[in-house]
Amino acid sequence: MLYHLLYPLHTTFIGFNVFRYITFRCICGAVTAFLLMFVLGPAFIRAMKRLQIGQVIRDDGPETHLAKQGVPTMGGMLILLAISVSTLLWARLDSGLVWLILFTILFYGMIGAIDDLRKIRKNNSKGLSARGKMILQVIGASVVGLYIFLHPGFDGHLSLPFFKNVHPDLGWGYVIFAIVVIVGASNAVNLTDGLDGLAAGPTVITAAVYLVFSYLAGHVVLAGYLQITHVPGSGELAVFCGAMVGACLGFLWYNAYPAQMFMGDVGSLALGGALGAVAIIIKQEFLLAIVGGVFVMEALSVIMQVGYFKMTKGKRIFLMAPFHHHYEKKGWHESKIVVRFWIVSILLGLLAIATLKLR
Ligand code: 57M
Repeated sequence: MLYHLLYPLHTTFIGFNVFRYITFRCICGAVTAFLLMFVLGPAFIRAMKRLQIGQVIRDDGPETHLAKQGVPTMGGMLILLAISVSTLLWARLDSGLVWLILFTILFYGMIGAIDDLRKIRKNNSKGLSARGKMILQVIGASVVGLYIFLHPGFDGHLSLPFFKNVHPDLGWGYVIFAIVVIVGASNAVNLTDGLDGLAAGPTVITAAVYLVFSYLAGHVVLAGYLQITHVPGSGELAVFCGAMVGACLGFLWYNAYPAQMFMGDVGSLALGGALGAVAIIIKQEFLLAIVGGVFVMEALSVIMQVGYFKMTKGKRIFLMAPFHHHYEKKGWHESKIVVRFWIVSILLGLLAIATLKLR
């Protein structure tokens, strides 16, 4: 919005020219989202406590979690507010991609919010049914997949990290592929969100990497030089990713061990869905499996554990799934697990950046 209001004034004062630069608006977007989270956080925590919107802890998990009973949840609402306000302020609103990504994050946030509210209202751990959640997630992802596939300038080609000249064409299958990526990313972040700071940290890193790739993909010269797919207008998604980085850092301030609030499904489903959608829009779908390796590992641990559990009628591969519970059961302190997962995530983020040259 500020671009439309202030950039035209550059003819009277040259300083307003700065609003033209995506890099400037990215930084402002990140700072705005961080400050919104940071400033509103304490009031939100107090309000949630007053409304008694606190986490219901399952009694079949690691014992250390029982102490978390009643920690204010649904902090994701504040994350979504910070990201949306900051994106609306700093991104160009004449970009269809900006509206598409805002639709995605808010639609997935709505699914999560329904789930959270049901859990809280019934005061048990049952939220939306798995089937209901999946149907809504598929509907949201279909909108993104169809928009991208039918939008002029887009097609069903994929980009593969490390291979600059390999672009398999999925045709209409691309829409299905988009659904798998977005729904998969949303659920993987949701599964990862089980320890203080565990989901927010890798989300900051993944969003930061996609900020770089969105910027590059939107820049015709740089995209050509680096031989990545040029996606006109995707630079504005870098502003959105900047807002994601800022909001998640602000959330981490309060979610760091011992957490003063959890994000809830309203946060985890939305952040994961948004990361999947950005990956689809800028045609860096497989990169998400690298930079979001922690999310992939957590989701795979659940698939393997549940599959093996059913096949063997009760045997387990891990002491408990998702993976982070395995280390808790082994006696590692929560903070140690979280920081080590962050380290893995940072290394994967660097590898993802390196794919720009290793191709
Ligand atoms: C939700 N939610 C956390 C919080 C957060 C198929 C099965 C493996 C699914 C899985 C599952 O339901 N996962 C998704 C995970 C919950 O956190 C809330 O949920 C939101 C995210 N969706 O924002 O609102 C708990 O996680 C802890 N937490 C923190 N700090 C945070 O910042 O400590 C969350 C955020 C919170 C809090 O304790 O209450 C969750 O874990 O429930 N199910 C599981 O994860 C269960 N695993 C399981 O049953 N494994 C089995 C196999 C055979 C399926 C096994 O390995 O034997 C575990 N989860 C729990 N207890 N709580 C195990 C039992």
